[in-house]
Amino acid sequence: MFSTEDTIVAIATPAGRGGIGVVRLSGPDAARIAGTLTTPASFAPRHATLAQIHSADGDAIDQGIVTHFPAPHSYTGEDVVEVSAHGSPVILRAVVAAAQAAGARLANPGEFTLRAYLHGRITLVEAEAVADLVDAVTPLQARVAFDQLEGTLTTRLREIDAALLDVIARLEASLDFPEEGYHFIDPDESVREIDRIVASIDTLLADAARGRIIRDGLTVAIVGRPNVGKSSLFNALAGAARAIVTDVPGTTRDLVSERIDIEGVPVTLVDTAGLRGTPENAIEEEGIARARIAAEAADVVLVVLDGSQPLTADDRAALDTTRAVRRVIVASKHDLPAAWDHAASDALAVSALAGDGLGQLRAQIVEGGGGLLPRDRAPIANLRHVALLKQARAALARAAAAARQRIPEEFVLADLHAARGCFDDITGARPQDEVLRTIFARFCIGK
Ligand SMILES: Nc1nc2c(ncn2[C@@H]2O[C@H](COP(=O)(O)OP(=O)(O)OP(=O)(O)O)[C@@H](O)[C@H]2O)c(=O)[nH]1
Ligand SMILES: [Mg+2]
Repeated sequence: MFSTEDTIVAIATPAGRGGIGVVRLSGPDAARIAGTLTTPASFAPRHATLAQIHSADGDAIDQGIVTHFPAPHSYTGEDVVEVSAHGSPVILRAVVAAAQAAGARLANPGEFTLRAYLHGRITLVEAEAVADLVDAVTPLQARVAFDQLEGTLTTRLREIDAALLDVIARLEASLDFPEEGYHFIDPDESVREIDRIVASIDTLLADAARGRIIRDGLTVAIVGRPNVGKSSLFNALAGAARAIVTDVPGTTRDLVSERIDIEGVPVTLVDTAGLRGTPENAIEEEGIARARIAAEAADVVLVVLDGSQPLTADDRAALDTTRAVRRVIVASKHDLPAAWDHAASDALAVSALAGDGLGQLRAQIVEGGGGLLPRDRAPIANLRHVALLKQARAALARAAAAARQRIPEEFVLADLHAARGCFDDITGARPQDEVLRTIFARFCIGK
């Protein structure tokens, strides 16, 4: 279904103008097609060759650098030619058109990386890491994706898979030579081995929540009654006066959002209209409805209470409606005298004006999800991987239970093989078209 017989072409650099722009060709005809576009028409392998670039009509349109990476030592494992021209969309499109006229096909999103995977240059886990690395917006996200690309996760998965294969091989040997009356692995030992594998999977899964937060980020909604200082807090966290702040209750009407980086975690911070039981007009009423939707959709809610004013019925209502979600209760305006006991109410005292408590608030928002990570413990960040690991764990737990109850080896083996199948699906050792299509659809063209 996935053909690698033709030669594909695409602009590999971002849309728009730049100092240089790169057109990439990959496939059996890459060198020949590139030769029709340039003078000189052939290139020494892995050398930067200065060349004149022609359009499909043969007109000289630019001068650039051509690099030929012969198969299999290239990104895709095929013959690859990269043409670096000046970064003008007009020129780059003309180069692509000329390549198409000479027989290349326009690449689909992610097709270069797909070919790298199909030619065994990278595992599926590493291909997914390429997409994450390109998409990363914080340095920590890039780090986690790069570690995955470097194969840290693949190595950990391979170690677990090798241990699993060892148990399978010994159980199968016991089955194949029953007349010897000799067990290549005794039942207690197989239980111990399987339990050990389950424990390593648990270690991986324990880091997964953190990996997910780093990869996908958090949406954080700021809610509370009018005038408690939500917009001021929003601006303080965003480090910019994005939202309007006034002493008039009901200032914020629409949702205002900003992407910020908290300890490496990408956070979408959302400021909302003050919640009150008696809105002044239809505009405020609509604002409050939107605030409630934002609070429901958020991963974390900051419930802001004015620390310098006695609590009101609207404050209590805000606390009530957010009881079931992950929340941080904030006592605002800490620079003013406290009107109630913040600590006793589990509220974090913060002053948007003076900046007190903001560091603690940031830490509570990401809840240990950010900060430094040990390099050898690249967390799994990908939901697909987490789901398959959980599936493998369930199969292993069944196998261990069967072995404990001395149920015949065949049954234990069936579950062990099921667990191995999950590992194969993660690394892509057993590719399924549907899975590949979904994964590579996320890429942009030229990757
Ligand atoms: N002293 C002090 N005043 C603050 C602080 N934060 C906000 N205020 C004041 O409280 C008033 C309301 O602030 P906003 O940030 O607009 O409050 P809000 O919760 O967004 O209000 P609405 O948008 O109307 O719901 C303004 O006069 C702010 O200057 C603070 O940390 N210290
Ligand atoms: Mg506001």
